[in-house]
Amino acid sequence: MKLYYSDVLAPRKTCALIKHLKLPVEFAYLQLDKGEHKKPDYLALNPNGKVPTLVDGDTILWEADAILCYLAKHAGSDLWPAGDLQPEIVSWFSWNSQHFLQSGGALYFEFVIKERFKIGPPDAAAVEKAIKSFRSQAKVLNAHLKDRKWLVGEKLSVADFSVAVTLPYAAKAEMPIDDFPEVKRWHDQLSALDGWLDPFPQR
Ligand SMILES: N[C@@H](CCC(=O)N[C@@H](CS)C(=O)NCC(=O)O)C(=O)O
Repeated sequence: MKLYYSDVLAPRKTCALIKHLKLPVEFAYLQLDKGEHKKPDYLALNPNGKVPTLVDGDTILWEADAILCYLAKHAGSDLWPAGDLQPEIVSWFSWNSQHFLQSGGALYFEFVIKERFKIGPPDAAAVEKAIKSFRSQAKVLNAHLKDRKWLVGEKLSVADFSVAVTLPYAAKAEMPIDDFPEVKRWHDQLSALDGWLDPFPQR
C-alpha cells in the first residue's frame, strides 16, 4: 500500500490513522508548492490533483474519509465497525465536510496556510465569519459528546479521526475550542493517541 500525501489537512487524518494502527504503508510525499500533485503521473491516479491518494494493488482511492475506512477495514481493526454504526459514521463524515470542516478549514487557511505559503495576513472578515460558523457547529458537537466518550457507539472510530482533523490547529488558528468543554475533552483524548499530534512520517 502506498499513500501519496503532503503535510496538510486532508492527508493528516490518514497519516494519523496509519501511525495509530502502525500500518506498513509506503509514503510518497508531494511538494504542493512545486505542483507535484498536478503532474500527469499523479493526475492519472487522482484526477482532482489533490492529496491524499491511496494505492493498493489495483485499488486507487481518493478522499481522505474513504481512505480511513479502507485502512481501518484492511488492518482488521474495529475503527470502521460493521452494521448500523456505519451510516452514523457516514453522517458525521457528511456533516464534517459540509459544515465543521468548512469553518475549521477556513480558520486553518487564514492562520496556518497563509503564513506557511506566504500569501498574506489573515482576512479579518473571513475570520469573523468562520468563527461564527465554528461556534454554531461546535455547539452541536458539544451537545452530542455529552455523556459519550467518542462520536459513534462506545469506541473510537474513523468518525473521530475525520471530524477532529482541524482541532490540532485550534490554538494557532484561533478556534474557540475552550468554550466547548466536551469538544475539548474529546480532542484531549485523541491527543493522547500515538500519532494524533505528530501524524506525518519522517522524510
Ligand atoms: N475532499 C478531499 C480534499 C482534498 C484536498 O482538498 N486536499 C488539499 C490539501 S488539504 C489539496 O490537495 N490541495 C492542493 C490543491 O488543491 O491544489 C479529501 O478529503 O481528501
